Amino acid sequence: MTELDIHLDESDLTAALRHDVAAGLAADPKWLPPKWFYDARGSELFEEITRLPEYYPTRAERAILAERAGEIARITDAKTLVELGSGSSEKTRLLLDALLAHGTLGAFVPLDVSVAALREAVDRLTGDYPGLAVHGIVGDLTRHLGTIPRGGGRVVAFLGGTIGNLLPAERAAFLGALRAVLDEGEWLLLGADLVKDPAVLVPAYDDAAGVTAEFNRNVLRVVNRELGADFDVAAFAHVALWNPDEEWIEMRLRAERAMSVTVGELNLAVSFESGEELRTEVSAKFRPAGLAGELAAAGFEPRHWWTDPQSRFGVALARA
Ligand code: AVJ
Repeated sequence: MTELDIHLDESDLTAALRHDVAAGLAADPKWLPPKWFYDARGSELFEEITRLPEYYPTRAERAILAERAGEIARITDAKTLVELGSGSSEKTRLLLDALLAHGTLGAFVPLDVSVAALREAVDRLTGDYPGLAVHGIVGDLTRHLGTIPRGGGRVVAFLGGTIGNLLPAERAAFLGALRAVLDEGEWLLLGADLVKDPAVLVPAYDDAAGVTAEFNRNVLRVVNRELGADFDVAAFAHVALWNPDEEWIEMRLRAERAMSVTVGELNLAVSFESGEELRTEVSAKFRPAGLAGELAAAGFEPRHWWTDPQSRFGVALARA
């Protein structure tokens, strides 16, 4: 039996999408937030991205967790592992195995916006870990942190570098809100991609096989389907660039010709100039000292910091 708490249903999601699309297409420059990439197809494309030769973050983070999971278990004595933005929960198995072997873990609580991804992950984990209570929460990580069950001994994992999708002010608000729902002595395990040579960063977001381009364009398919829009998806080119001042990767979609797009359900018509770019994602990269400072500013005590051998990716363990 699957235990799923649904704090976001289809109609909440559609309302949030309508709001984001109305605001984002009226803005200058136009933008759409990255959370709308992840319908079933988008989630599959992301899984495919994680296997691309150019996309190092998933492999680098997995190497860190494989090496450090036992240590994380000994340091935290976790009774409950919470995972934010859990998606397929694949890397989480490394943590679950170590925490179960350590003998303290009783429950796993994944929280994700995607009902489909969560249901599949919960079903699979329930089958594979019969002694573990698996309690999925369908929710938005910036709005539903308060729904995570209390009871002490929690480790909240936020992996993959997804923290980088939040803008600096959103990040500060998110870390503060997370700290506020944790009790003193509970833990945050945070994965963050690190600043490095743009010759490594840019191809990770602009792969030779074009999978990231399809992932990027997928947001237009989502808007077409969910809000009755008529984006000519093929008329938008994938753009990935490194912003050295902000130290983040930006993904954009560039209109290859002038066009007018209607969004039926919003009674909205928007025009694009030829070459106009719609922003779809910021993926911030971090410096160790900067990240430690942000954690401290939110009321966490950064205790441990691990990187892969090439220092491409970092995992912080911070105490509330
Ligand atoms: C899942 C948000 C961490 O920013 O690297 C992958 C998403 N975007 N390729 C990232 C993504 C383009 C990914 N995160």
